Amino acid sequence: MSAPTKNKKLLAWVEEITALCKPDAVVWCDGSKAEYDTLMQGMVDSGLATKLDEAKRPNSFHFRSDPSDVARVENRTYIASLKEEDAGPTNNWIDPAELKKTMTALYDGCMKGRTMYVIPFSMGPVGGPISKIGIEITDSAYVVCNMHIMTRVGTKVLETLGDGEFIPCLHSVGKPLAPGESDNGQWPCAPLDKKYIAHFPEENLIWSYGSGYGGNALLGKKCLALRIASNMARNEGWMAEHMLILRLTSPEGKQFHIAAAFPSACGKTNLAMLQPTIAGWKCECIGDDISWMKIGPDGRLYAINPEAGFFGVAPGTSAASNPMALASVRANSIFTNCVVTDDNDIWWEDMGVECSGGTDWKGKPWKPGMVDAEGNKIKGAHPNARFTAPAAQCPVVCPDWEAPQGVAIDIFVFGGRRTKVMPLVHQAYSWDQGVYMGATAASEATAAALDVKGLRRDPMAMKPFIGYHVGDYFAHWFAMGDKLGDKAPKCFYVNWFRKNDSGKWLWPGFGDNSRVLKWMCERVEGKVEAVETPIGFMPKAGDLDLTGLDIPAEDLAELLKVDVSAFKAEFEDLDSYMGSVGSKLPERMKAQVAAYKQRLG
Ligand code: SAT
Ligand code: MN
Repeated sequence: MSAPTKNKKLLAWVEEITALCKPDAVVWCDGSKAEYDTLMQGMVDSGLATKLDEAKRPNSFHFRSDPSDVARVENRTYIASLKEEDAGPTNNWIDPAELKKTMTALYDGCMKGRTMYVIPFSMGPVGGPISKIGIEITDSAYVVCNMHIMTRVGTKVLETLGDGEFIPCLHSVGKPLAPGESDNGQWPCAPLDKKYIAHFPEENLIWSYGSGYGGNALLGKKCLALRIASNMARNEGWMAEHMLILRLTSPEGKQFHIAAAFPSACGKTNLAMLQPTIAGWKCECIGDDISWMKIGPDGRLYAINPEAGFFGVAPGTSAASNPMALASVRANSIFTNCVVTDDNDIWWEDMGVECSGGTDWKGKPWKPGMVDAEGNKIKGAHPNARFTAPAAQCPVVCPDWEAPQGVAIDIFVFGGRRTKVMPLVHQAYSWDQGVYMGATAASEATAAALDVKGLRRDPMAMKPFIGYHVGDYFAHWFAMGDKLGDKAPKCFYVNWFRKNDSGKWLWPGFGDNSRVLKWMCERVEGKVEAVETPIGFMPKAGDLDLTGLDIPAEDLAELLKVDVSAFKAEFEDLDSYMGSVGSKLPERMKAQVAAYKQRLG
């Protein structure tokens, strides 16, 4: 096939990689439906994919990965900056020259027996002012099909690229085939000690080897849109964050845009697709995972979702927890590591529907309630089973979700999962305190409620995704605040996960979280006063709209209590966490820690 581009750098790179990886064939992807259909059919024919029932789940397919290749591999993920100190304490660093040598040896001949696909993709609407173009080279048709859904792929991207700059992303599953050999329907990948997910920040280059799963292989997502983009954003004065984006519209028709960062298992996708339980308020989804934000001509911060689909955790997604996600996967979706039911539909744990049986994620016959030799329940779906679905299929996708210039963010929300101590909501007094809140966001690692050592800090939910030194990252946040001035989003911290002493949830969560978001909007509008507490502004009695809810007064008091001694008991943990950032910890962060301690007395 002749190359559909004249971009010299791209042509040279494709030639170089072809010579190195030695594929049997090279295909330039055009992003068409015909391309998708042909690749899927090939994977069904080879036994890698299962076509689901056309009436129940139109145009949808299921894949089973190798049991060793089921999630991102953080201990095999590297930031190969020239200087070690530029990667900082939250990243694995390797010398880039050494890593290139190791990986080049692995790449040599790694695509033998396979087709090499060249995928031109845009993160963000094609040609948009905040968007970026990447080219992923991969030997996985599964990756191509997922990229079709998760990004904008195709010829139009190459036209827009012209002779311009792109981010090269090289991927191989790391399993060359001998002549006549086939995968036999097995998921190809390399053993763990041969897997590398590598980032070269000075070159804006991504090299991934050995895994075919999720963020290890769909390189537009965590590798490009977070690790590489966060570093570009620092250098260029914008932000690449691990945040959902939503629009909340008040009964008067006023729009508010919220970007929110939560570590995994805190209901981020649920919040992104929230259905408000308060009358007259409407919520629409713009993105569920990543937000790219630039300061617009009016000085405000504008956000786009760089992705085009959802790569969501399947287990737990139900009509009760997230009906909009369930509706998003009704057709045209890819499922990985779920149960394929006896009637050829899809199922996972806590889907909220009955399943009489089927084939589990390991390909074995499975029935609900089955136990292993030790008497433990056998899960049908892997806990990190995923759906890949087009964002356009979400019934509450915002009409402006593809606006190239983005939406102006009013509110930043940070949070974590804490059964004790952290109240339902509080607001930062200033941008700098907001940065402190995001930086110190924490979840409980264990169920051990008051075990402070069990706190797992995840700054801005970006710990695995900051592509440079975490101290420099905090400094960048402060610098953005200086640029934004009084147009900066207001910062809030939430905790939906409080329990009382007998282990009962104090807050209903899900759609009722809209009540908390409403209070934030009213704060932004200056409609309501707030109580000043040592940790920040909190709702005055009666300002949280609880209409139609039946929350006992003592539960509400508990939800909004600032337990000074409990916060003070965490000072030591706070100090050791800040200490772990090292000498690049900004003075402004130290000032926030000191002010926080002083307010708590
Ligand atoms: O596999 S992904 O990195 O895309 C998803 C996740 O781990 O958050
Ligand atoms: Mn994520």
